[in-house]
Amino acid sequence: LRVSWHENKTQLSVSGSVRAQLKRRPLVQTFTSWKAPVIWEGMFDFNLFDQRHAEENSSVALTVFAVGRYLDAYLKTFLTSAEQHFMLGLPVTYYVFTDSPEKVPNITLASQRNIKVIQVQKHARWQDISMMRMRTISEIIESEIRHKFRYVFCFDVDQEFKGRFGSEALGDSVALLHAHYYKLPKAQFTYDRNPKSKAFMETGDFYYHAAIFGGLWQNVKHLVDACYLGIIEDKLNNVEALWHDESHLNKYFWIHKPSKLLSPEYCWDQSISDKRDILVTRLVWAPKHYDTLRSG
Ligand code: 2GW
Ligand code: MN
Repeated sequence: LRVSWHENKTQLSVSGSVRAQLKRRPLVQTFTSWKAPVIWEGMFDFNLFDQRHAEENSSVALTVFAVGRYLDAYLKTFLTSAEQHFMLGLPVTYYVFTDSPEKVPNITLASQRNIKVIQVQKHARWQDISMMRMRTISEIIESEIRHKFRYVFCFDVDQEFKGRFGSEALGDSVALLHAHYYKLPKAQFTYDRNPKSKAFMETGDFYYHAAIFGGLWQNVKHLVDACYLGIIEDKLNNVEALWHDESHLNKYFWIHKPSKLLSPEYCWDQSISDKRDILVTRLVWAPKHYDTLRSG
């Protein structure tokens, strides 16, 4: 069912000119066992990606949720920094889901960039706020995104763009290496280990971070539908996966291998002291204030 955009063209450019540009970079893994590239700074000439996506009229929908206190805490920084760094030069629409549309800040947008605010309910449990994103994303892809955009990228809101996050990140099916796990042995990955959950897995390839995932809308639709189904089946069986939607996402990418991986440069936690692999921070975790944000 995996959809591939211009399969031949992609294959050609990867085995030809692009591959020639990929400088071998020591110390980090730049390809997976199934030959998907891991995007690290220094590996690519981003002009080639920009040229190709401009020629192909690529367009990108970004989804982000800002429900309850997360709106005031994070949304403005997220959007204003995205305007500085996210997919510059391509048509981008931000789909902002919130329970308080009237509180969404007014952001000045560059040309070819739009924002669409959509009201959603505020689930009582924060775990449901996070997990139910899968269903809402599926619905907006079906009703709208599929008619207007080739790619869709889904983001946590508690983060800030700091550097280029451009067309090199676009791919058929894109997953993000979790900053805290990319160097750890698999035994330490926090997959769901409860056989009663649909997210259960004994081993995997990587530990992916649910703060960013994306790809062609067809593939993202398939992903969010599969994750949502797992979440609902778990509810019927009275179980909840260890890391909620992230556990289901990891299960999905174990079965349906992503075609491109983003290095932790694309979602870095600045509190990590070993920064040797991180040549550029493109997006960073915003500080968490669990005491005020998770209470009540
Ligand atoms: C979430 C947790 C506790 C209290 C509030 C919320 C909350 C989340 C909220 O009140 N309002 C809201 O809009 N959210 C949205 O859900 C928001 O977009 C946020 O970025 C996203 C995920 O919640 P977050 O960022 O607090 O969770 P993290 O950073 O611990 O994220 C990882 O694990 C999550 C599952 O537990 C998700 O898989 C997430 O994608 C992961 O990055
Ligand atoms: Mn987050």
